[in-house]
Order: sequence, then C-alpha cells, then structure tokens
Amino acid sequence: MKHKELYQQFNHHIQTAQKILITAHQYPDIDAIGSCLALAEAIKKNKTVKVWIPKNDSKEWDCFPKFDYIEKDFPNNFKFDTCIVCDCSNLERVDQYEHISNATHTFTTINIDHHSDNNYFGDINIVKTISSVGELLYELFQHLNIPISSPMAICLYAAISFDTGRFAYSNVTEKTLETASKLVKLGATPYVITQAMEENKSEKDFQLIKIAIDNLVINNDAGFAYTTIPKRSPKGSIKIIDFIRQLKDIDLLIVFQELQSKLVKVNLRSKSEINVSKIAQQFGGGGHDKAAGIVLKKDLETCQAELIQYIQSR
Ligand SMILES: [Mn+2]
Repeated sequence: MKHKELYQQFNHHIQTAQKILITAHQYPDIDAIGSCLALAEAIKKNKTVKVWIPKNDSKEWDCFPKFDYIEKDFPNNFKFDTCIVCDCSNLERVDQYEHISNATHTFTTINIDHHSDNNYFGDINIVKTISSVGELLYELFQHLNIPISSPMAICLYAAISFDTGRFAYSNVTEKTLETASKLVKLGATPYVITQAMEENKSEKDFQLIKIAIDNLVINNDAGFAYTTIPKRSPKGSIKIIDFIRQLKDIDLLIVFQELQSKLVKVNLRSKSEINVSKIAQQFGGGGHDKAAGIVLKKDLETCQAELIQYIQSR
C-alpha cells in the first residue's frame, strides 16, 4: 500500500479511537520518546491517550517538554482500543511486551517505524525507510493537516536530530533538513535541544569514556574495533558507541555493555556497506543497516567470543 493510503488508513482509524496506548522499544532513545510524545499531542483531542514507557527516568528526557500522560508502570485497568508502537521493528522489542501480547480485550495495533527489518506486526503498518520516526511523523502530520504545536516541534526536532547524529549521518536527505527547518519555524530551538542532548555529561560519563578507551581493541586488518563496559562500571548515560565511531578507517564498531551477570547489551555501528542489522539478527537482535543492537542472556566472555568469531568468519 502507498504511504498516502496508509496515512489515510491511520486517520480513518484514529477518528473513531477513544482509548489509545502509545509505546516504543526497550531502552528508548530520543527518537522513540520524542515520537511517542509528539504523536500523543497530535491525537489526544477528545480521547484518552497514555504513553507507557517503562524505565523512563533517564537523561534522554531532558530535552523534552513535560507532559502528564506518561506512565512508567503498565496501566492495567486501561482498556485501550488502539495500541501504537513507535520505532520498533517487532513487538518483542517492547519492554514487557507481554502486557500487550497477552491482553484479552480486542484492540487495533498500529506499527509506526523506520527499521528495514520491521516484521509488519501491526494491523496498520506505517513503515518507511527514512531518517527517523520523527521525520515520518512530520510527514504524516503534514499529510493529514494536523497542526504542529511548539512542544510537538521540539519533540520531532530532537527525535530527528538524535537519529541522524545531529544531522550528520548517511540517513540525512534534503527532505530531512527541510523538515528540521520547518520545525525550527514551528518553535524548535536547535541549540537548546542540542545542549540538553549533548552538553549534559556527568563525571561518571567521563569515567566511562576512560574505561572504554582502556578496554578498546582495534583490529586494523579486519577493520573493526570493540570495547567493553563491565558491570561494575559507573552508571553513566553517555553513548560510548558514538564516541568510538570517531575512529578513522574502522568501519565496524561494537560496544559490549555488561548490564548484569549473563545479560549483555551489544551495540553495533557500520560506516560502510557492512549491514550490522544482519549481524544482529544472527544473535536475536535487530535494527538498521548501519546501527543495530542485541541483548544477550549469556556471560560477557561468551558473547564476545561468539560475536567476534562470527564477524571474522564472514
Ligand atoms: Mn529511530
């Protein structure tokens, strides 16, 4: 189905929806959160809208206006007729997705995403290859003549800026920049948002950078590098992967973060034709061609050995 038809299908459904639950992927990033918030603002009139994001007290929220419909715990008594999932290639990537998959009442699932490995889990699937869900929502709102308030513009701008590495990655198009420009006109303030996103590092973040540098392994011949953040490291919020990707001539970057014993989060980035989403899928993860992730329930050493061996054997 063409995107314009999908947008109409979305519109048609939302017109009659009354109780809407909006959520996003686990470890939500700024695109995920910003999209949920902008979408809630866009459709909340004459409806009950709840944004459910477990573990929502991280620094990721600093760049957004405060809204009162955000829930950290699943709203058990909320009999939603519509569930919208943003920035998520499959339902299993939603933290505590069982609340949705095991719900006994009937509802419509709407999947709004930009990951190439999306499995079309929704009843309505608005899936498009585009920089961010933020940019996709802007397109949707424009098409449906949904006005964009200043708080919504801030949410969308932050979402796009985050997923494009502050408008620097290969997913940036002329349209992306045009959208950003329109959002500035609508009330997004680039420096205030960038400052909230970037200039917010704590001493612990810098200790993490030190650990990342100490543990960095560079394989120049194979063109990859990885580092490790062991579980007893300080709890910072810096994205170590964005730091080590600055290495010249290294196309594949990996961060192994040990969350606890036998629970390792792996971040992968590609700066070439290497498709890290395909690598992640081999280990039960997923994502984009150039940015992907895996959560593995194994000990750190096993995760590293298996993944590095797989990468070297490709
Ligand atoms: Mn995204």
